[in-house]
Amino acid sequence: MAAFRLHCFGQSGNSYKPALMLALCGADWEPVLVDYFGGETRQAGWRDGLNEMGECPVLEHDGRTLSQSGVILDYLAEVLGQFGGRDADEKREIWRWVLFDNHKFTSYFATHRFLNALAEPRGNPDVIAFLRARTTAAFKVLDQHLATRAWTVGGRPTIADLSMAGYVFYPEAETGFDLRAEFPNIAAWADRIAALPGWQAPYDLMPSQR
Ligand SMILES: N[C@@H](CCC(=O)N[C@@H](CS)C(=O)NCC(=O)O)C(=O)O
Repeated sequence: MAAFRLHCFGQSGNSYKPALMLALCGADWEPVLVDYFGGETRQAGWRDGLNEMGECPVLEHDGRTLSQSGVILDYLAEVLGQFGGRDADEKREIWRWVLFDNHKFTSYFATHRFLNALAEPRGNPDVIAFLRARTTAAFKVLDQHLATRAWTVGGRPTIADLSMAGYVFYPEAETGFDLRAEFPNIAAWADRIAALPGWQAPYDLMPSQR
């Protein structure tokens, strides 16, 4: 069995965040496919055994069972010694962006994508329009931040970048956003992440059923 086991599924950008971290670090890890669309995360057994919050990703390592991608990334930075903050100030700055990501950046972008392309039936057009506007506002913040720097914090790639990269590599047909046209600094930043040794796209890194 691999040292790190990541419960995930291909469509889950929240799972892609730690999957990408593990891949970039060359860690000994394996994905464990979760049948999200079949309702596995809603089953009592899954919630009791893995995550009472009913969410992917879940990481198993060294007797620990961890959830919340931000916590998992922070844990991996500590145990793998890569992509973390160099001092307390940098670590705080990283957390500031991870929290922004979880509250505004990933959450609106991912929910917009889900209602736009994955939900059956598709989402209400008014709700999708609302989410599109909220996503755009959050993306403008990062795009402006990246206008004068290559990476979000500290002049090098950190878990803050990996957190916000969760959904940017999914196809435009799913996300409904042409990042290159709308947010050029984010697109260039995504290109820099994709150029890191070990990078793979979400559907190549994680298994999926659909
Ligand atoms: N803040 C959480 C969000 C996790 C999350 O929403 N995961 C989705 C899959 S991408 C999920 O499992 N959702 C199930 C649900 O909301 O019921 C994290 O970053 O891990």
